[in-house]
Amino acid sequence: MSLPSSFTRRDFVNGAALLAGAAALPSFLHAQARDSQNPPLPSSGAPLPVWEKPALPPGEPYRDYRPTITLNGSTLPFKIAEGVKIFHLVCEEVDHIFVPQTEWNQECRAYCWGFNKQVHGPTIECVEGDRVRIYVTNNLPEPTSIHWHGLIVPSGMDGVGGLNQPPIEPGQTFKYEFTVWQHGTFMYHSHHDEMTQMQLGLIGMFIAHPRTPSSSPPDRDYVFLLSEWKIVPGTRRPDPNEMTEFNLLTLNARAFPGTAPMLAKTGERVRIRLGNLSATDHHPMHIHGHTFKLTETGGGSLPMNAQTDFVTILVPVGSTRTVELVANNPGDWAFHCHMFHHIMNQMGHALPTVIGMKPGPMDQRIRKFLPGYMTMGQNGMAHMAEMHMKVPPNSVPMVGAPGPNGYITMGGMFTTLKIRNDLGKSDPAKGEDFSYAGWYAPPIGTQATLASAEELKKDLGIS
Ligand SMILES: [Cu+2]
Repeated sequence: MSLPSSFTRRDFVNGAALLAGAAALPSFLHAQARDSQNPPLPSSGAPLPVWEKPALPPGEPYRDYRPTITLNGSTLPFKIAEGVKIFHLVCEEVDHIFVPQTEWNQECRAYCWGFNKQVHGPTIECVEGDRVRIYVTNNLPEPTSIHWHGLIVPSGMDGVGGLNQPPIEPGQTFKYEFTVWQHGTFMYHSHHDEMTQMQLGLIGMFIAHPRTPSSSPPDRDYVFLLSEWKIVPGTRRPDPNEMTEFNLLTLNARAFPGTAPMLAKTGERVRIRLGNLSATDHHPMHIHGHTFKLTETGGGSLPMNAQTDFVTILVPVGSTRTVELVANNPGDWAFHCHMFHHIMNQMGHALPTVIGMKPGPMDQRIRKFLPGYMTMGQNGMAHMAEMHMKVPPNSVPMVGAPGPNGYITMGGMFTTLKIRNDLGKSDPAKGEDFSYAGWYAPPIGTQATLASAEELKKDLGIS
């Protein structure tokens, strides 16, 4: 085939994408797609970069993949033109709510930086072999650029400002275009003035579904992006200079009690994709009532015989981890980071501990100078969460939420997996109600209870 001299390799790839859209692909290409996930290291020579392979026809939701669910967030819409999926991200300041107001707590919100009027950015979803074109408009007061974290793209599309491209100046729109020849859980984030921009929220998730899945998709596919913030109580702007003392730990930019629960019907397979773009903290994410299998790292899927069972999976900074479980144990199950300070909201971390202290007459003496003073925390902190103390504006210190059996004393990176025998419709596109599922009622004999006097006497000899 003769080509005009100006015809570039990129044009060829684009042309091939169009051709691919017109005809079914030979099966060996599908096989290559699968193999590309875990290719053997070459013994010599350089392999063809995966992004050079011609694109396949755009994958479509409910035909080629079951869409993921980004609780408290959304999925970025796209349109298809000439065999390419076209997305548009707009970087801008967003007045973001971390914890909505309830009768138990005031709201906590702050001016962050996000995409398309939300924090974090909407989840980008595509299918292995898709060609994607992503326009990025910068409405921030400083230059930015976007990096596609974990995706194998041409160097000039990698999005490191100053290295791979000129920064996107305020008011400009840049175009990124590449073919996704991987499947798995990836991320996107600003890669310019990284400390400020990522810590103010310019991060999001990027999901690529397999073109030819090796197994049926899970019934529910949840996506969480983990992050951490420093919002001094009483202020409305996260502090991007903070290095260690983060006081708001978030799942999809919400802190409990602002996090929505995951739902599942008994027996369903649940996938949970976790990305961590916190500034400095790794998060050991822990599930109750089940074990889950680690099925993916940020580098791709693990072979079946390497999918180990865990109850806590560490998600390091700059990484993704995907786990799967069978929801075979009905109930309300905690899912949370196991760092104790990551399941609480704003608190003075520099406070001296007063646990075990006996204030005696000291409180009365101090009240002469500070009316209403009361030493708190000498018996632990749980009671403080329930007291509705007057707190600084725009803060949720020590806030948890009322549960069915008293007060839940956790905040931050905490949500629940609610498993029920019947949840109604199971498909969000078909009208599933993702609102509150109510509390689980344990069958008689399956809940911890206050020991009776007879039991204490019979079993422990205590009377
Ligand atoms: Cu954590």
